[in-house]
Amino acid sequence: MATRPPKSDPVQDAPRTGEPKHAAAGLPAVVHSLKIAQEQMGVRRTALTLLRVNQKDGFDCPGCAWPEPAHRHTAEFCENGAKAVAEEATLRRVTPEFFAEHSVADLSDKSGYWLGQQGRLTHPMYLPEGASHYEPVTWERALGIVAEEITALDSPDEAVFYTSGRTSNEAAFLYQLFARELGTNNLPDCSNMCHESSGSALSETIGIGKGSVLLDDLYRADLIIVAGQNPGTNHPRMLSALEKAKASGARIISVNPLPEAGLERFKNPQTPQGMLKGAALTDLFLQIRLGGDQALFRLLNKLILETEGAVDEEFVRAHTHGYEEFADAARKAEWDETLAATGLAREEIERALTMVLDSKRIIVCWAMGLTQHKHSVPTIREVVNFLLLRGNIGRPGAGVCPVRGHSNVQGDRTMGIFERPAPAFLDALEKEFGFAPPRAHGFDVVRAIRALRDGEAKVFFAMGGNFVSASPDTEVTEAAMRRARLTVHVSTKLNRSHVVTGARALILPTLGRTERDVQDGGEQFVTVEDSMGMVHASRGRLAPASPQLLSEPAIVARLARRVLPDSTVPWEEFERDYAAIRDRIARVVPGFEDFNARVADPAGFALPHGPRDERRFATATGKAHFTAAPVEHPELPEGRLLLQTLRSHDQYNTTIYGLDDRYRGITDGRRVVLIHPEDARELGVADGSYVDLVGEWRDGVERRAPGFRVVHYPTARGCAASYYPETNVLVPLDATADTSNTPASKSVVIRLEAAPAPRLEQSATD
Ligand SMILES: Nc1nc2c(c(=O)[nH]1)N[C@H]1C(S)=C(S)[C@@H](COP(=O)(O)OP(=O)(O)OC[C@H]3O[C@@H](n4cnc5c(=O)[nH]c(N)nc54)[C@H](O)[C@@H]3O)O[C@H]1N2
Ligand SMILES: Nc1nc2c(c(=O)[nH]1)N[C@H]1C(S)=C(S)[C@@H](COP(=O)(O)OP(=O)(O)OC[C@H]3O[C@@H](n4cnc5c(=O)[nH]c(N)nc54)[C@H](O)[C@@H]3O)O[C@H]1N2
Ligand SMILES: [Mo]
Repeated sequence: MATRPPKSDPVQDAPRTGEPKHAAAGLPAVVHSLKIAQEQMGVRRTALTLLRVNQKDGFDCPGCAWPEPAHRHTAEFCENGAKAVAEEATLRRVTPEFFAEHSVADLSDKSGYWLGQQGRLTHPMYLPEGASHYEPVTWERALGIVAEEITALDSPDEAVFYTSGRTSNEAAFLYQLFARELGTNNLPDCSNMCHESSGSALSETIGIGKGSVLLDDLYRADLIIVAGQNPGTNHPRMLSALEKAKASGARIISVNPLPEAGLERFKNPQTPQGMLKGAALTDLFLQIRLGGDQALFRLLNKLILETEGAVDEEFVRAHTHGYEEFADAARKAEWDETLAATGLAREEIERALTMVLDSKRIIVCWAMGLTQHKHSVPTIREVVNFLLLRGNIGRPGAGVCPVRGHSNVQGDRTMGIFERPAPAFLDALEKEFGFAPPRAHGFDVVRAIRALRDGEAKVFFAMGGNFVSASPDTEVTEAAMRRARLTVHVSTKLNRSHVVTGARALILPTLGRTERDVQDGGEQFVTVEDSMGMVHASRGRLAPASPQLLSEPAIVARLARRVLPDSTVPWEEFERDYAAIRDRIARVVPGFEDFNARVADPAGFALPHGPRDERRFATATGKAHFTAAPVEHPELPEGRLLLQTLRSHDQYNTTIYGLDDRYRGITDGRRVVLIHPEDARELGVADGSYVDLVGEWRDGVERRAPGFRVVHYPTARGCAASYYPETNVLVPLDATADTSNTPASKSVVIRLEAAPAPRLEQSATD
């Protein structure tokens, strides 16, 4: 029935399995997305809302950060974008009555799925110290409580200001401005758990932490390598771009431990022919072992070096640094070692090499499969080496393409949401606003958790997101949050971070992308930056979920006035009219000159990118850097598996839309572990049996995720897969990537212990 949330709580679920699919999208995708949308929004609102997604006068899809094409279809969204929109535009509501009915203890026994399904938050809510229930509170009082706790701190560095990646440029700019005027760089964000490794590797080697291709480049490429990414689920609109690229002559290699349906065959729902037959996308599938990518690219680099005329010597001479040292290291790469690290056959790598040598223009796309390992930064640096060797940076149809997650995660970073801001950015802030921003680096996500755990941070403020569920080592993180004096969440939907709280807690409900934002200065719009550095406007049209909601910029502006009464920053003006914020962004952030005028173009504008635009590299030497790190790959002790924690088709990070993973053939449950049949045989676990996943890490602490159904699945040998966030309990806080400090959530060593099948009290759907 429309708009009724599920009654039962499938904390313990009963997954069923079938055959994995070999094609993505098509009619089932349309049917499925409309079903979920209509359950949340009803029929009329579904039609009205979905037609505005990614249109020139509409709102930016809150799904992923994949760019929109210049010529847009009427339905410029995908199945999972439709689910993201439905989740926000739902007609269900979480009201003060709901909180009166459910104690915090009661809510903390519910699953994340149940919490999210209850609907949109309508009122600011306050949990006083020692209270069992949240109670409604005025905005005045709520912001007063935050001010009280911040003012009571010994140092502004005892406060932490987290950001998730949906926050607009305008809100993000104000938020970092507030934190820095207060005196701290404690601005961790979801990027720390996401593409931080990409940013670290790229800034060091090409002088800018962002991708170097635009959408059109994909259509000009000869070869596109998609490594460590599952676009069929996480960036479905990318499949249309890959289809078009193929039609223009590109070939595609996918590198992944799992055969992902979207990469095999894509049934474009926007064309009748696509609906019926679909197009095969992948020309070569390299079923690599988890963490084997650095070894693979290193060997390819050696083979390129050994091929007469394969290196673009002119490019290397004119634009790069460190070639000799890198080439010496690469020449030492060994076949045997590479085959062991990757699990690939020699012929497969030789085929890949032939395709590489046949291609003048190459793009490498990647996502979490490359960024969430201990050696992610050297892995991505090896990808850069690979592209530099043949001059594939700064020419049309070629380049690096880290595919971002959250729809404005890249923009938030551009706006200064970063715990290690560049001195030039701080200088510009100082010049514009006349206060001295702090220079010492702040906490990233992992360091923030340690600081909370150790009592060094006392106030935790989140602009969106679901920190306790998204972060690693769930038990450690939850205990850390509980030690805080105050936890505050600016949120649209209920989630676990609202029920695992500090001594006092606040929930501040806010507008989503889809909603109209009217301030004293009139109706406002905000701006976002996509994965390819295009900036454009986003305008919500729906009536807000509740009259009590404030926009994110308004919340920050009001908070700043309460906490910093002597501030000379014109916070009131910023709240009145976001154009005033954009004027300041234009003066502080390079590339945003004349922002207000340029964002009037519905197509938006491209931010400058030195390597892409003119082969200009803002590194210490002014050149692109080859690097020569030792090759690493995860060690797997006897009788153990390497677990990656990934997304199902029915979730958006910690937001669970439903209990199916259609492409992988899983229904009605999420507690599954995908294991190669041969590994399962050796470990003695039958298909359909139940196991506990037990983490093994050098600290000797037992980390256990109980009750997972074993699914025999064609993954790479030794490599298991399970969904996040249920398995975050297994990811040790200290197991992070070198340099970027990103949790290594794609390489967790586990053993399996037999467990009883779950006894279900109620079915998930009654
Ligand atoms: N519908 C939907 N869309 C989303 C999200 C969502 O949750 N739902 N999340 C958004 C966010 S924040 C992000 S960051 C992106 C995430 O997008 P993805 O990175 O595609 O997400 P994951 O599900 O983590 O998938 C990781 C992929 O990498 C592969 N992989 C894992 N380890 C390795 C490895 O060592 N080597 C190689 N070559 N491959 C590996 C996995 O098999 C899987 O295909 O999606 C964004 N879009
Ligand atoms: N084990 C493991 N852990 C991971 C990952 C993994 O692959 N494996 N992936 C990591 C990655 S890539 C990421 S990006 C992080 C995600 O970490 P987060 O960004 O912190 O988590 P989300 O689940 O995206 O946050 C969802 C919540 O955001 C709020 N929200 C939604 N829209 C809005 C809005 O417009 N404004 C505001 N203020 N709030 C809003 C809602 O209340 C919702 O409950 O998780 C990371 N954690
Ligand atoms: Mo992400």
